[in-house]
Amino acid sequence: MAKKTYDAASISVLEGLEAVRKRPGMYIGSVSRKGLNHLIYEIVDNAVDEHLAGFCSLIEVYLEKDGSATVNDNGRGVPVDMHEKGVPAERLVFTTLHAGGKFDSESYKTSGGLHGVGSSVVNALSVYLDVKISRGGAVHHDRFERGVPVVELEKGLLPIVGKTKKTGTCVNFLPDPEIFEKTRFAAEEIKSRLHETAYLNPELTIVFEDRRGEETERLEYHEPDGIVGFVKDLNQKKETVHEPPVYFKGECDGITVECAFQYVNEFHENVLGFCNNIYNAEGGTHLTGFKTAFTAIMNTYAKELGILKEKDANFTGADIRNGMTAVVSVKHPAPRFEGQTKTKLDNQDASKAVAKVVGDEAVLYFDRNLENLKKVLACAERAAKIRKTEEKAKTNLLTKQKYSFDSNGKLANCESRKPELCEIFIVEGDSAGGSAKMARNRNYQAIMPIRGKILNVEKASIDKVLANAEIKTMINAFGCGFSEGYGNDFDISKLRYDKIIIMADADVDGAHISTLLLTLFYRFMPELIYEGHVYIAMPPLYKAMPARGQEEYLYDDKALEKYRKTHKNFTLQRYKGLGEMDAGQLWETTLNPETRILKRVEIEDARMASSVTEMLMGTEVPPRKAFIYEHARDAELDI
Ligand code: 28F
Repeated sequence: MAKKTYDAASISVLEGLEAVRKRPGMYIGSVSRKGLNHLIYEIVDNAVDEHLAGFCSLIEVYLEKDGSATVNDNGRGVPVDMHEKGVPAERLVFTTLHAGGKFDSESYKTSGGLHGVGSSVVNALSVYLDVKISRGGAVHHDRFERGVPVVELEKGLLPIVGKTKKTGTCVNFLPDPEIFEKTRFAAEEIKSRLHETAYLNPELTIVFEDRRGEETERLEYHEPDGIVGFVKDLNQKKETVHEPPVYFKGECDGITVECAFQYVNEFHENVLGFCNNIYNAEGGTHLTGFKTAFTAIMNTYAKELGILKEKDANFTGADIRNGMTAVVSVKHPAPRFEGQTKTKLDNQDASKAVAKVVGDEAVLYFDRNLENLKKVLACAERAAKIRKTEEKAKTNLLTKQKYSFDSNGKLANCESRKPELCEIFIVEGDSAGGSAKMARNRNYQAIMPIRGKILNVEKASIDKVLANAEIKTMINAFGCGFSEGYGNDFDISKLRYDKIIIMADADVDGAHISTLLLTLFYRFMPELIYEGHVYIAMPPLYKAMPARGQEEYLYDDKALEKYRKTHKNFTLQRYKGLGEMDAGQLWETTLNPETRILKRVEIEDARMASSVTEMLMGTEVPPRKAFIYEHARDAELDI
């Protein structure tokens, strides 16, 4: 390359990229697997914006053998003509934070807000990023290394590497191991996010290929039914109350509103909010508008039909949404977000717009579909009954039993009362529980054994869940109470343990128990997960003892295979379960903070959580295995 001369513009570009590399978390959330996957979403979101602009119908995503990812679209191709300062427009897109133009242009009116900033961020965090743009009959090539361009321009333009009749943008990049804790993309999460994107963009096709294994896995997502298909899919294995899902669409003050919902015979609600095709994990104003309007309408109907008498109290919003699966999607020209993870929609006008559309359209629907109206109100009636029983149960649980909650004497509490130091291990099985009680450091480690398979929370009603002695003990031990979703009976400031560690065997039953517990936490104490207090202990499967040298714990069969290749003479001890380890081994492998491996539980989004439960509860064995395998391998060291 010719001698480098840095002018003011390129210095500010380098400073921008440097800032991204110094504080990657500020731009992509974290440097864990979640942040890693985010790189793909950033690039995909730009292709989706091109779809929303009306020029792209196909997006392909490939996870390559060498650890890189490729994203390809058939849009117009990023402009390559010379821009100010003698640099191609494309180069500005990939090197400037918040590349100009995109956010104020008309055709990008409903860009995802936080999410469109991406190409330059991904570029800064990649060992290399390779761009091929098909446009104007030619394929134009550019390449960057850790954000810095390495291709020499010819008269300020990109070199042409081929001819083509097509148009589009293709980006291939390798995440930088200097930045990321883990550089292996998690396919399951990426697939579910791509699928979600397909539901929200019914005219788009998304192809996914995982080329990393011996055989390529190829999937094609095209969901012409849009969010109706999304709701159908969420309810796939459930008993529905009415068919098909209810759908409506409307517009108010420049905000487009789409809703789809369907009731199922379950005891909880699953209402998901999206703004500009991006999932809002913390909900926000669109959901508030939806809930307020829907509650008002249904209470009016209940009174009209005599299901509620004049003197009766109204159904609560939760009563009315009992059993409801819903997707609320708004398109907003200037979205704002707040909340812990900046995923809560903040625009007040979104609440008003959704309430208006729901107010008009739901009435139109129910006036014409009286049968379904009655079915939905029957769900609310049943929920109200359960709520009243449960309110009694809750008062009992949280007051009377406060000081004697451990009725069967199972919890072995720790001595310290400083929550920031304390850990509680939820241990599967009495015998493992016994060993854990002996092995622990009783100063700061509490042990709570639970027996076999506790309730399947997804399918149980709340009063049944609360009737379970082990669950009562556990909830009381944590100290924060519980409430459905983000209700206000839960107080995380009262949490008695910094770490809640699920300790289950490394087999399918163990995974089952973990998932049941996670579902319970997710439904009744979601902040525990969102604030990172929940962990899964990863006990090893084997201990390898070489003739000479250090013993080593091996956590899966892959590790064993690898070990066999590098060690010839060793004896192998296989752990069948936690119950088989003596106290010393248990301390060494799962309790001792110096040597144990913990996986911090992150629930990427409601869809993942609910579908994981679905998958693990279901009878389909193959997807279950794949899930456990993938997650076991992603265990992160937390020492
Ligand atoms: C694989 C990832 O990033 N696709 C994209 C376009 C198309 C245009 C564009 C993108 C112009 C100057 C900002 C083309 N023709 N896929 C992608 N496709 N960006 S990103 O324009 C960006 C603006 O600065 C595009 C006419 N207008 C826009």
